[in-house]
Amino acid sequence: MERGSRHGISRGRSDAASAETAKNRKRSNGGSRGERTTIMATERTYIMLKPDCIRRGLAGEVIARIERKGYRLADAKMMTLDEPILREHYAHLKDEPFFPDIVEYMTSGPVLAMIVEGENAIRGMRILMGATRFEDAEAGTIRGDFAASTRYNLIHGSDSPESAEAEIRRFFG
Ligand code: IDP
Ligand code: MG
Repeated sequence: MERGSRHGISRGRSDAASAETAKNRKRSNGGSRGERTTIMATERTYIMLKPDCIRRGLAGEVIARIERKGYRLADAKMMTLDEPILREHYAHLKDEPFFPDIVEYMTSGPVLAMIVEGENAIRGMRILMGATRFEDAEAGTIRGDFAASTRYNLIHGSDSPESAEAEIRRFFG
């Protein structure tokens, strides 16, 4: 299930936008009469290549996809995570029966923590990553192409501007 938010994308705006906003507004494919618009915004999102991605030697492939999309690596570092930071990062899942398995997986090897920057990068990275559930992740997405398991998917990406801000602070201080 794709649970990413639709922040940063606005449809059906009809208000008189300021000159500055209008400059940044681009008509989307969906609206020949301009009834649908997309607000272009440079965003930073927190992306993490999970232990299987590093173990399987797929970091280069995944980063290449991110860069080919037009996003830029603003920062990156290898990290080994511990349970306390995972309890924070995955607080929304702490009562799930599979939470101990997530901790086991995410502490099983190093991760590559990254800040990725670009136009609408938060939503855009969620699209590039594919759906959370492996059976829903479409071919052509990172999860769809490289993972046959929900738990052992290869990549994390922030799901909203609020998450991106909190996660960048959590992992990059
Ligand atoms: P997301 O990674 O697409 O944002 P979340 O719901 O935030 O999805 O879940 C975080 C991570 O927890 C997933 O990437 C996956 O590794 C693991 N996870 C989520 N749901 C399940 C599940 O039903 N079974 C096993 N692992 C899960
Ligand atoms: Mg998530």
